[in-house]
Amino acid sequence: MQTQIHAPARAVAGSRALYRFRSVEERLGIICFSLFLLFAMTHVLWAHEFKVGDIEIIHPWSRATPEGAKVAAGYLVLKNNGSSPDRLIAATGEIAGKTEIHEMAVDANGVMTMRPLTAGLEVPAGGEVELKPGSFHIMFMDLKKGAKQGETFAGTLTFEKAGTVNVDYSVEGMNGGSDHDNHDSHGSNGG
Ligand SMILES: [Cu+2]
Repeated sequence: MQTQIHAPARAVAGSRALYRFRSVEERLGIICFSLFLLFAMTHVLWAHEFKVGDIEIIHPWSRATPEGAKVAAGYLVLKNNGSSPDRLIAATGEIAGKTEIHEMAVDANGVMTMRPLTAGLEVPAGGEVELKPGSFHIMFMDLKKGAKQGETFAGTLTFEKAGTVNVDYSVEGMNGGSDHDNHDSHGSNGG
């Protein structure tokens, strides 16, 4: 009988202690949430994302073009959350008269070359593909206007299964970003 009286008393004391602990946790939670919000806002600015169907498009960006440039390149990460492969088959950019999907690779003679991927670029099921300097990229040609640092320009990406999505490319400095090679060599190679 005595234990039955004591047990609820202990439970009450226990729940009070738990409540105090929770309130500290809640305060910490609010701080964490605020930090998360701050991070999320910064994240949107620096690494914006787009989505269509199972495809996530992470941080489309381009580099500021020198005066009179006729070509520019677009870079981004494509993530496929689906269980079947998809394929990037077309792209457009408002600054360009013509847009292609390109691959850059070292040929048998050790020369950097690039070629249009006429069949598109596969995004494996549950996997991702990175379009980056020195590798796959979106090629903006017949530029109608240059890309200015700090600005964005609109474009579309079309996937075989997921369909078409509008994206914005953020224009970074000519030497900005990470792991940048000299993609301007495209111009002298004939785009
Ligand atoms: Cu190219």
